[in-house]
Amino acid sequence: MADLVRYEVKNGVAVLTIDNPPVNALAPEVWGQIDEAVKRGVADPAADALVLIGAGTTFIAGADIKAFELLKTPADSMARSAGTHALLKRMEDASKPLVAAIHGNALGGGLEVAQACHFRVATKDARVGQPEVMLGLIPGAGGTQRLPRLAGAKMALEMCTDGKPVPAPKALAAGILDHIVADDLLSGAIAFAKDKATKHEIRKVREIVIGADEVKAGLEACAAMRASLKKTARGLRAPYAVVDAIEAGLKLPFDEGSVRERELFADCVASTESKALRHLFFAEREVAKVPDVPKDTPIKEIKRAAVVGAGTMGGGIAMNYANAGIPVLLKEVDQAALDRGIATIRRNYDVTMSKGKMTKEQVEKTMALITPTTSYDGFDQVDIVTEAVFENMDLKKSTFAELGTVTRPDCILASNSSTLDIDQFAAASGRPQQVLGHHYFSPANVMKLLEIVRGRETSKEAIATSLKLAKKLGKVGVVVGNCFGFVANRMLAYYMREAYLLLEEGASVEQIDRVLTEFGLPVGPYGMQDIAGIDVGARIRQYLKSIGKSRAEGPQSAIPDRLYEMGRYGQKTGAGWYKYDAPGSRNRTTDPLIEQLANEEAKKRGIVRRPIGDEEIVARITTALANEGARVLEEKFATRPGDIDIIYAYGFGFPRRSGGPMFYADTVGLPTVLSRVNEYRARFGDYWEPAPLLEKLVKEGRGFYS
Ligand code: T1G
Repeated sequence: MADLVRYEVKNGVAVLTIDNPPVNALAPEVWGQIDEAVKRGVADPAADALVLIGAGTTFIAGADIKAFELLKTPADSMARSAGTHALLKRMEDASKPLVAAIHGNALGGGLEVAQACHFRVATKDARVGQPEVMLGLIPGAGGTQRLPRLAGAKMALEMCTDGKPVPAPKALAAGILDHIVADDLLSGAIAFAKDKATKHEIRKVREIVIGADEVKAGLEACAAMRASLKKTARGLRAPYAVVDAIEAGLKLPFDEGSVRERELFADCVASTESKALRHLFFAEREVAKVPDVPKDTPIKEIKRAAVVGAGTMGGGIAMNYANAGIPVLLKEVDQAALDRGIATIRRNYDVTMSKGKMTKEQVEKTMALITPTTSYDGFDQVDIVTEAVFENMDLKKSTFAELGTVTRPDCILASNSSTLDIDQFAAASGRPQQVLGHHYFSPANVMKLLEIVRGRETSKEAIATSLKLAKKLGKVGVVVGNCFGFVANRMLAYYMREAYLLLEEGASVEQIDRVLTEFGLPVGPYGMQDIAGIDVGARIRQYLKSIGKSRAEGPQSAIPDRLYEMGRYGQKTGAGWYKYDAPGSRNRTTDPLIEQLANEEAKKRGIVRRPIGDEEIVARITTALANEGARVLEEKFATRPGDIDIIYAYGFGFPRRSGGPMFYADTVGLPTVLSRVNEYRARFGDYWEPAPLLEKLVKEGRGFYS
């Protein structure tokens, strides 16, 4: 067995070094070796105390998430956690001071191991946290029982329900840490441990008594947290289970509270919610791995950038660069348009400042990195240009032709097009290997997804550079192929087709939006269109018509174009699928006009409108996404189903607890998905043709992930 926990005695202290790269995750063998090493240290006459430390860049980043796949039933989990809890108590019962020395991250099981130590010291830039809820779990190694004893129930509730890491200075103030080591962590920890040994000081966290007042305050904090989770939990079960476990710890003795924690953990780990969130955790790390772009592909350093077009998207993109500390030129055709763009950026930063997320100085410093211009002066100094002009082929081609002459040959030329053929821009630029798509999602300075569209001749260096840049800009970059609408909008067209047809067949925009927000989407298709602008979709349809194409096979509802002709673009015009108090207002009301239009269009298409159940709405929409997703995969415009799930989770807020449209399809079962496609084909028409990959997987008894 690999030596995952090294043992040595330094200066009379046993040093136990956990070495399980890359993040010292607590794989089952690591737990075992920690147990052995602690026993050895306690028995070692040469050691007065013990220090537990992580090798490499971090302490322990948690339990090995992969190992949870082995816990098929709650009973499996209860058996496993009984061992873990007993091991942690043995550590806590060590007869010599046991000190956790933390650098990098102490997360999840990592912080729980540290809490079972008698003392915790850390570097000042270390972070500690209980992020289990992000995986649909709760702390399952005593964290819901020990953390309230260390930091109080309120702090424990916050840490375990929002899952965010806490910086060391704050953790020290909260009582989670006992000391911040100024210089070398190991020698600081050894000195700290020796001091405790000299003073015969041992502190068992489980024996910390929570006073009656604290219990009362803690139970009130639990009630308050349950109330606020109604707004923030977004249908997730795990945050509520955290409150249940911490509450049990306030009401019951340690051992009984621990049993309650283990039971709640066991339910969570076997849940679809947790499986979906664990899937997305690894899928998000997989998207960065592009099969034919090896890890050692040269990467271009992006020190200076430029954006062409200061509209809503261009302005947001420029903010991304400035927020990452990269100076950026922002070009517009004329001063008036430029002033509008800069004013929007200034307004966005003012909003951020008003929320206390940036200071005035920070805003001014960031804004100073954005240089507005109406010329290409300075474009020969930048490493990347992102074009964000109007979604029109001719305009984009002429822009790329210009960029091909005003920028350096090694400059990367990216387009923020959301649908158009990247290869045509590449040809126009005269250096196709430098051209690719950087498709941001609105609002570009907020949405985390960056669809990186690979053209026929895009270089591997441009791809690798884009993936690294995405991380620097705080985005999740996903590499996709160059088909119409790429992956995100290509599949969205089928989502919208079904949304429109369900309206014509009898559902209402309110019902469809309600059902899909209850399903977990942040906004329904009609609310989303009113935010993005009905005119945007209309112009894309006009362009498609001009090249004899449509966005999705099957009947196209005329209603969105009729709204466009009426000048109803959504929130920005005060009316769209809903009526709004005023242009720009978000307060919406139902507009009977929509029902009238639906009746008229249904009549034109000979449809007798009928009551439509909520389940049919979810089934039609998710089936359309899964079927088109299968086509995207078989045509190799996406590398893995996980890439599609990440695109939908970060691009459209597809509910993370469902794992994304492809994982969700597996949860429903592909045989069911296929039978729905065939049922809809029989009921509605041949445009519901099953994707060959879907049929193949069902025939082989497989899923997208099996
Ligand atoms: N288990 C297994 N693999 C892990 C892992 C983990 N806990 N954490 C990271 N990895 C892998 C990851 O897949 C990637 O692999 C590589 O390590 C580098 O990660 C009992 C129930 C620590 C902040 O939720 O948040 O403890 O792609 O790319 O950006 O109560 O990793 O290279 O093959 O993310 O520097 C709780 C999860 C677990 C923390 C580092 N812990 N990890 O970020 O690197 S549940 C977490 C992170 C638990 C107990 C419970 C981040 C990081 P590959 P990376 P990074």
